[in-house]
Amino acid sequence: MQGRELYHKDTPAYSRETSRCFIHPLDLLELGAEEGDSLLISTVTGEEVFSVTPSEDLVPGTVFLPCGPHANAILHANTHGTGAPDYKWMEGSLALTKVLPRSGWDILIEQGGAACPQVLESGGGTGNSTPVYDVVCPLCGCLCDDLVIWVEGNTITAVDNACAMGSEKFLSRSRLTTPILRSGRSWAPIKFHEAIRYAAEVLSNAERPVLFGWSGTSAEAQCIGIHIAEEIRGVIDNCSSICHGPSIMGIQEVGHPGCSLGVVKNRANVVIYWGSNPIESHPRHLSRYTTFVNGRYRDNGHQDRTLVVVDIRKTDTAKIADEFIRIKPGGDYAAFSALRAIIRGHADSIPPKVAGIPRERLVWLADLCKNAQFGALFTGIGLTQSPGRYKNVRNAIELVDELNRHTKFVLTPMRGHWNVNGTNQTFSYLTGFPYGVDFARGVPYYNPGETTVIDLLSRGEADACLIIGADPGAHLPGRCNEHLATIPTIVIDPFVSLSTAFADVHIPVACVGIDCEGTGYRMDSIPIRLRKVLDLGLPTDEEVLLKILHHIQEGAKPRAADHTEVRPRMGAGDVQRAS
Ligand SMILES: Nc1nc2c(c(=O)[nH]1)N[C@H]1C(S)=C(S)[C@@H](COP(=O)(O)OP(=O)(O)OC[C@H]3O[C@@H](n4cnc5c(=O)[nH]c(N)nc54)[C@H](O)[C@@H]3O)O[C@H]1N2
Ligand SMILES: Nc1nc2c(c(=O)[nH]1)N[C@H]1C(S)=C(S)[C@@H](COP(=O)(O)OP(=O)(O)OC[C@H]3O[C@@H](n4cnc5c(=O)[nH]c(N)nc54)[C@H](O)[C@@H]3O)O[C@H]1N2
Ligand code: SF4
Ligand SMILES: [Mo]
Repeated sequence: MQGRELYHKDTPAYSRETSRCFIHPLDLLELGAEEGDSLLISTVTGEEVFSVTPSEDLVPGTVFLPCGPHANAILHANTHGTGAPDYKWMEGSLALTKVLPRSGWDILIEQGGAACPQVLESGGGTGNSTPVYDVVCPLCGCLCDDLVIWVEGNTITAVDNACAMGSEKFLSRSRLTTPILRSGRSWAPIKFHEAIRYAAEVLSNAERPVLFGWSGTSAEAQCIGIHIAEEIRGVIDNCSSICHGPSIMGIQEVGHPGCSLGVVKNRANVVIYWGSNPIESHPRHLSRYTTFVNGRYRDNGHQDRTLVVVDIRKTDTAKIADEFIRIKPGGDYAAFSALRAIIRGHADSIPPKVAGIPRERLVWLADLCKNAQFGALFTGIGLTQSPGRYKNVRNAIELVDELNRHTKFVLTPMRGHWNVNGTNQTFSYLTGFPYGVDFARGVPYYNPGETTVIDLLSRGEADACLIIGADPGAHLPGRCNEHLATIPTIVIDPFVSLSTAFADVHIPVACVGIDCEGTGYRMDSIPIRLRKVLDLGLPTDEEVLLKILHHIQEGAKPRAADHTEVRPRMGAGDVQRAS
């Protein structure tokens, strides 16, 4: 599972997961291939070798590629004016090959990156660990707050209550402790103050700097980042643009009928996951908030609720659902329109099949929703990254609007990172826009498809990049990484990430929720304070960013008369000014 290896991206295990391709046995028969064979997948963008895993969950003719550098090496960077590429939609051809898949890092080296730096492994425990209770998990948008972390000295030895994905973040040993400077294709250690000064100079000297990421760091650090962007007249974008940005665009058009996850837990008797596979992507969502958990008005957990999954594949979530409805890739807009028409009483005008779904199934689903006591629709990136994008989400919201004439229904996007929702809160609070904010004119300007990271990198427009709390090396189309390799790039990350390959300087920091505190916003916009369970003596994101900001301000020549020193409005409280 790729998710379990997210905090071990420098290991062969991660590359093994991201170089798999899932394919139907009938297609394998036609190709004469079997499990473990190598397949060369070719698209208009390029070709990459993957290792075969047979899967009957797919429809013949479609191949499923896990998220990672292998899939992204052959994905084009066109976002169709939305900021989000076609992560869920690539056309290509397959051929058997004898060549074995490459490692993720080999792909990055070909894209212009440097070799993986060495990480000092910290020691294991001796059996005298002490527990820390009620710890919040800094991984996905569920922000589970019931973890028990076992600590011994400066090492985490065990994690209770978290899913495997969350546990692995706490247990990861891929941490850097000293800043490193790239020299040629290798690395040299440097001091923190040198690295910070270097970062400030790079950003000050750039014409079109881009500050990207932010969903892996605290709301306080995000606020300082926005002030840096304003000071250098740069672009600041967060992971939403490549993720649920289209959901936000849909919400901007027609509003958001949402509620807290606690309300869903207490009231919902119909739960739908549409284009979302939480068993793999938000593993505790069903057991904590929606399905298996008892609620105030739902005494019998699962038995009181009907769980429906709409997906193009029979996912692990679909396998445990009461009903699985298979939809054709890209068919969501049509299916939402059909459901709206049925609810309006026009079932007769619906063709026998819509997007591969028989009319009777749509009528059944419309009835289930209309007769729900309380319904909750959870939408995933199967909607935002497939054809239709924000229009899919808009149509889903309009369906929910329609249902609210009959009953109570809500919609929640399945936000990915633990604080990606926070990026939208802080960006909107300080600039008026949720992501892709361009300060080139001195005032905030926002235009997805123009001021969003994939577009800025693939057009070759950015001339310096700060990456914090994101890993473009693993997650952006190859074309973007090729550009990153040609411009000065600063990475601020507690862990070695694939983006380290493109860094001129990598500044390691304390990890929010592990060795420092910080605020995160759960997927339902509830702010939760993350705890500190270790002290590794590393500076926090807030401290590093604030020093960068102050260096920039000190070096800045007085601009127009309107120039005043930027004072962060949040998160700058007790941090000393750099000398
Ligand atoms: N294991 C793991 N978990 C993660 C992450 C990770 O990298 N690994 N990343 C986190 C992040 S950032 C995010 S945003 C979330 C994403 O979490 P999810 O929203 O669950 O995202 P995916 O599993 O990528 O895609 C959801 C489903 O969309 C389906 N799909 C593809 N095309 C279509 C289509 O046209 N229509 C419909 N209806 N469905 C389609 C796919 O088959 C897939 O099952 O996961 C978070 N959790
Ligand atoms: N092929 C394909 N590609 C995809 C997708 C897909 O479905 N398919 N999904 C897309 C989506 S939805 C998204 S959101 C992106 C994934 O988005 P990314 O943001 O690239 O995801 P991660 O790899 O989780 O990166 C988070 C980074 O934050 C760092 N980090 C963790 N804690 C801290 C902290 O406290 N401080 C700092 N400074 N850093 C920290 C981690 O070490 C890691 O490097 O990928 C996109 N790419
Ligand atoms: S479901 Fe998400 S927040 Fe909860 S333990 Fe797993 S990764 Fe962490
Ligand atoms: Mo995401």
